[in-house]
Amino acid sequence: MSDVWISDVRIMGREGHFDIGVQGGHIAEIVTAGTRTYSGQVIEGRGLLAMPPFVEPHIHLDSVLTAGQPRWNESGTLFEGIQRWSERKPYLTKEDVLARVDEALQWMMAQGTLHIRTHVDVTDPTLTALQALLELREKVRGVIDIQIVAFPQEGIYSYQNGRGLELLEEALRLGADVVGAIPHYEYTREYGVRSIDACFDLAEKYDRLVDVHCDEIDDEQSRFVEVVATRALERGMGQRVTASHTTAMGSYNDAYAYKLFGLLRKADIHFIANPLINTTLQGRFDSYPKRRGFTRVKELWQAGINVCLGHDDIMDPWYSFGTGSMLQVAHMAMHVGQMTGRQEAMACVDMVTDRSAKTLQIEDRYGIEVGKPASLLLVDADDKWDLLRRMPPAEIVMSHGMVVAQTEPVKRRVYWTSRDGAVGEGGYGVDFRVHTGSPVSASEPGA
Ligand code: 17E
Ligand code: FE2
Repeated sequence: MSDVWISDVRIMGREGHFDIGVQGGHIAEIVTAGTRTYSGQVIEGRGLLAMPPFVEPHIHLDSVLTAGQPRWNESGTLFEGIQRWSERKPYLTKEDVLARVDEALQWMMAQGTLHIRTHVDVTDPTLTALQALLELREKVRGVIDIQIVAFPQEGIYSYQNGRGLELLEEALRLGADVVGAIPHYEYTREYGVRSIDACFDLAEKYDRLVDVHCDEIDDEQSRFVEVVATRALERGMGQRVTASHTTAMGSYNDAYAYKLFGLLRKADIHFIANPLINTTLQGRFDSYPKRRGFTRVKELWQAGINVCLGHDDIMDPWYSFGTGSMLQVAHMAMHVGQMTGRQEAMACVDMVTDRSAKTLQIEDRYGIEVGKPASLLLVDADDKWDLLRRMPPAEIVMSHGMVVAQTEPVKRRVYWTSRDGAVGEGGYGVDFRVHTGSPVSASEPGA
């Protein structure tokens, strides 16, 4: 028995049209469209594509919407970003954090993001942002799923003569879900390695996941990903460990990268690239050619390693742009990573959905399957390729059986044509799909 039905939808990755029955916030039934009579509330699917919600695996919610406060990041570097943020930090209050985050969450929800892993800077003796986000995580539970990373932005050992470690542990005691580190920012390589060890020790002690800001620099000698992978392998923690950013990997020589990939395959850790921001933060010390600031996403994917994509920032000291659209993230990755092949481009969509869910270890509650939470999007897209190309809005965003956001699709009309004959009074409806018949049809290597 279902109390809500979503009628006539296609489901991403499946053939056919379906009706989805929802009961008690969970998917109770998935049946071929039109084969059942049902009563209760019906949401007309109109043949739209049902897909699981977007998963934002890497964002800094504590700093959202602070761009320009008190000053803009004029150089565009990671380092000026950290400096500007350290100037903003003393002005944090719980109210300030909660108001900004609430606004950003609305932007994200409107565009279909319902799972989020956020980093929160814990190199702040007051832990104000952390406390605000811990409170928020509980408040929104059941609608938006938030994981909190205790992130020592100014270093574990380099912040106030080692005070970062104490604050990091306090953050875990208070309830952060994930332990972070920032080895490339520590004063020395030795501090960097020790900080990774400390991070893994804390993860084991408090039974938490690990997500390290790792090698976010163009220095080809920044080689902390090998340390993270080795610790994960030796401690048998691979699936619980993520390396974020890893932009230096884009500068490694191919001989070293070859060796590294052997380790990465064995270590079985997750990777997160942030194409919107790292293409702008990196390459800032290059003249020409300028590097792309992008880790080896295509190669990681080809090697069968789990890699996904995040935003990192929305309007903060590191990136003054962004609206929280995960499709923009995937679109940028497809370009910068040159993943324009048919399967490659579609994999970019997986990197903001299924693959990020795997990174967050939430697969038990993610996906359009009977028994899982009824959390899904209805979009007007033919398939993943079409979704990435046209970036249509999520017309319906459902979380646990509740419609939490809705977007009216845009209607465009053109009243002119180069072809003979007048255009009808209503003009041509343009949706950027190809409607013109062609004598040659494209081969379809899977959608
Ligand atoms: N902090 C950092 O170390 N790196 C980043 N990309 C951001 C914050 C956004
Ligand atoms: Fe980050």
